[in-house]
Amino acid sequence: MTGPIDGRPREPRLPPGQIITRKWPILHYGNVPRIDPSQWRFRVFGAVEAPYEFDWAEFAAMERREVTADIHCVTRWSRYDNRFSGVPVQPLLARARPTAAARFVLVHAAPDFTTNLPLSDLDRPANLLATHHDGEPLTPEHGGPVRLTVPHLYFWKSAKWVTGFELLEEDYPGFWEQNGYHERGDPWGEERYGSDDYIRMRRGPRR
Ligand SMILES: Nc1nc2c(c(=O)[nH]1)N[C@H]1C(S)=C(S)[C@@H](COP(=O)(O)O)O[C@H]1N2
Ligand SMILES: [Mo]
Repeated sequence: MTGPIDGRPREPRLPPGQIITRKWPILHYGNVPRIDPSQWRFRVFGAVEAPYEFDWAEFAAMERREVTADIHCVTRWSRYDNRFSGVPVQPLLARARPTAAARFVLVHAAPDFTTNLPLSDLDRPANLLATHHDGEPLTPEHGGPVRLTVPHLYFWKSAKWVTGFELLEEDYPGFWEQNGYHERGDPWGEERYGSDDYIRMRRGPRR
């Protein structure tokens, strides 16, 4: 699947202002955390009727899927045809039964990383809790043992070392979003930086 939802490539394939790279750059804030799968837990909580969590053994037994996708970093590199495999996000969200008022998600990850996105952007078939890239386990530098992949948005939304989804009724900015990046991050709309209104809002208290 190359496209955002239904497998059709977006046109143009390369979003505006991007350059193709064949290597896979490594980008994150802080040090690479070492995640011990025996200690790892994933939580789905917040504006849901049935919050729950699972451990690595349960995760490893879940139904898996492969998604081939282009990825686009806000720092202007794009990489085509990444073969990710992992557990689809949609059934994980459905199991928690989001409330009717849930509209946003704050994604939690190690070490103390968050990123926010609309629930409608997370609740898509191409999104995975990915463990493998091009047939190899994700290296710790690329988010191993498990990262989120949301290929239709700029890649900062694809949290490495992911640990949970917090459903929210109102938007709340994550780490890069508090530092000026856009609340949604559509590469074809060049949604790189937040608007002045969003920059004002992101300083507000967490509700
Ligand atoms: N936990 C965590 N995930 C993160 C980040 C981070 O700082 N911490 N940075 C994001 C950014 S800005 C990018 S561009 C991608 C880079 O992923 P890569 O290093 O595998 O290319 O990871 C995203 N996921
Ligand atoms: Mo980034």
